[in-house]
Amino acid sequence: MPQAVSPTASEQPWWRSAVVYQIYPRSFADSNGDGIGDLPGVLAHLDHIARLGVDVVWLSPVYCSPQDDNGYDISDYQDVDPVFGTLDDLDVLIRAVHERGMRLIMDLVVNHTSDEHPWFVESRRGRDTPKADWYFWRDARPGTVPGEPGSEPNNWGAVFSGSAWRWSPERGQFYLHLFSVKQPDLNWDNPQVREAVFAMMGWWLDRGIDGFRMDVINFISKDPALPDGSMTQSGYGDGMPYFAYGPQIHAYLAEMRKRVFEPRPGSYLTVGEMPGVTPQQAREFTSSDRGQLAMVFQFEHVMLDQDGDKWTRRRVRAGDLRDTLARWQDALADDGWNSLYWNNHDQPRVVSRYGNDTTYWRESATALAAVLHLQRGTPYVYQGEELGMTNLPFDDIDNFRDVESLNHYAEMVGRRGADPDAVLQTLRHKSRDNARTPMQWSAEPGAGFTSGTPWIPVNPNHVWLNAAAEYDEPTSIYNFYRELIELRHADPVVVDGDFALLPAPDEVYAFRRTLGDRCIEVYANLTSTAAKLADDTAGPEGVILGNYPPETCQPGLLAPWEVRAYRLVSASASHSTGRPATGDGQRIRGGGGMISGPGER
Ligand code: TEU
Ligand code: CA
Repeated sequence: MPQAVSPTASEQPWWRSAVVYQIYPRSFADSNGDGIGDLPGVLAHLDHIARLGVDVVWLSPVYCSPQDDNGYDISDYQDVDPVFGTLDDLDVLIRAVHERGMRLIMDLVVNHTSDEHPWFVESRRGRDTPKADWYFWRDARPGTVPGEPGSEPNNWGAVFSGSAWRWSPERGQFYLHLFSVKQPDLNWDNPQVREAVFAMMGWWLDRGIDGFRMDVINFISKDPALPDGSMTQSGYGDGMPYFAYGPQIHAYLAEMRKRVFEPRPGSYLTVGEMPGVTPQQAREFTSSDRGQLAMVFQFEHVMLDQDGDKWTRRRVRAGDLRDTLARWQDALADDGWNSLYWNNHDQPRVVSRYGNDTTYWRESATALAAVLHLQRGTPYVYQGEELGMTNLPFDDIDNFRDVESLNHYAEMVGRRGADPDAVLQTLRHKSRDNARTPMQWSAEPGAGFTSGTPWIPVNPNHVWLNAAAEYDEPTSIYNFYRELIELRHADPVVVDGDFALLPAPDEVYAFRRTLGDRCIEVYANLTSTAAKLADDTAGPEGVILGNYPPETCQPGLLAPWEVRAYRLVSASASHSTGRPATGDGQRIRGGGGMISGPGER
């Protein structure tokens, strides 16, 4: 097979070499003491982000919203919610981001609106209003009492517990809500809906933003028959086969490209959040031929610790994690592009989830960071991840705020009589609130996040785990992230290099990246016990990035959560066995610190 010639850096879209930082504004920084993060708070902390070296800021929703789902329920797409500030604050922020040489993308939540959006308020009014068909309205199931349980048009369950249908007495019909009852699904099959969404997107691009993160964008096309799904342990049917990759999904994204992006001069970052997306589908969505999306967020590696639904836990072995990550690297090797992430506002903290947040807190946070960032794709850093923030030891249901967590608790304990402690324990591991505790800026009360009462508890570990403590500590997690990001920007092999898995024991994720005669190899022990490698595997020589001091670095052995990245002089010098041989490596930076990196020129 002929080798495809990889395009030179200048022909690549800019986002291929970018690193993205996600801000969840509610939990980032509060400027006015009301306990809720806001836009002036973001502005005040922009240098924290700029110093990390990232290229793009992704801002989770700040639009007008009743905040049922913390802003993912939008009642006005073209204004800022007063809790976060004003449109002027946002314009100032966009300018400040650009001044620092970064770009800004916004969240696009258009699978659904808030039930308080004027579109829905009008639609609900009756079957004769101009917007009657903007949402999914259906009659009760024939032969049932309309509005009573069991009269729903189909058996689908909502992501946030209960039925996916809500009865509207006003209209005498049910509406579909795949998420909370306050998030009715928009009917994309109606061309007026698409028109309105595309116009709104254009308005934002013309205001100066650089792209969108598209919320559950693979859910926008539904099988019009809305058939019953097969039953799940929740007691409801699974509608995913009928809405997660619907018949018009490619048509709608192609139309979006044509109507929104093509007519504009910019080059935009578009990332589609796609629960349930397969590698094959991801390739279709991101192939350069179709050009529908720059990349997608897939979910396989964040579903490894669940069995059936997200609340049923399953043990994850290091080998499972490695296999999943490597499979996605391979699947998008020739065409398409990967996003790379451990965390976001929906996921528990990775150091608590797949790492070790006690004995090997720093080691596991840095090892996980290194394997993620040295893969091929665009890495995302979620606020606090760069500090190694952990899950919160929630011990009371009153400390949770997330609609998904609260609904799940009410469903299990209230309706199904489950043991409250058992449910609390699953929430402790999997609740989205683990990601939403305030950003830990300092050891002060309120963690430097707020001078008031935070809307959700601050993690007690902020007294030692905080940004202020990490800035000047050379071996800190924050500084390790800086080095990783710098390495990506300095060395094209990290951006464009081919990926190949290297043979290693199951506990170890080992891979090689190759671009022409440039080559790096990464060895990471993803467990809390030492892992043996082949006897002649290299020691400290040639290590360009590691998370243990060079003097403890042993040939043939990785300490718990140890990661080492080697640079090989040339690809041909590396061994086909996949073992980096002592002497092959070209050391680009003298030891000294615990972390060696690409910094020296
Ligand atoms: O999430 C979509 C989604 O399906 C999941 O990530 C979900 O939050 C999780 O699996 C629940 O177990 C997006 C947003 O990221 C999330 O914050 C919103 O709540 C949701 O859409 C609705 O807009
Ligand atoms: Ca505030």
